[in-house]
Amino acid sequence: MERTLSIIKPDGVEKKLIGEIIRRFEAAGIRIAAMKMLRLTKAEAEGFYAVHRGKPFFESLTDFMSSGPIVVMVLEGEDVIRKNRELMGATNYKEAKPGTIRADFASDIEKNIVHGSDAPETARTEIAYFFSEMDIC
Ligand code: RTP
Ligand code: MG
Repeated sequence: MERTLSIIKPDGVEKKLIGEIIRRFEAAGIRIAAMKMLRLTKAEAEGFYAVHRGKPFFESLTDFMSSGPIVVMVLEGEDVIRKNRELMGATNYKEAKPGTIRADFASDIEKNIVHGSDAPETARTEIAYFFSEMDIC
């Protein structure tokens, strides 16, 4: 059984997509193992996206990610890292397959509704950024 971190970004919360996104996860057979809503400080957003430090979009991305409440979740299931990224669609919504979350709801390469860990090691680090083992059911 694999775990991954999912985030409904500030634009997803603003667009009232929390229920729709969770519905898609559950319909795909993915289990929600932990969940909370919070608002990141700028420094916390920079810490979470530390791998992107120095990239041209880093300032704007961390401003955006600290601009409003987000929903963070631990998803659990077989092959869930890949399955979640498939449900999300490509980073750039214009390249995302029809029926994916980003194709259906995003209208900006940065404000793209959701985040999902990209590999087992990053999933572990990202889950630990928000949750202790005791928070995960
Ligand atoms: P994420 O980490 O949020 O799940 O998205 P991802 O793997 O599909 O994309 P990644 O390359 O890790 O980039 C992280 C987030 O940065 C924003 N971004 N903006 N303006 C740009 O060219 C650009 N490129 C990336 C997006 O919000 C992306 O999800
Ligand atoms: Mg990424």
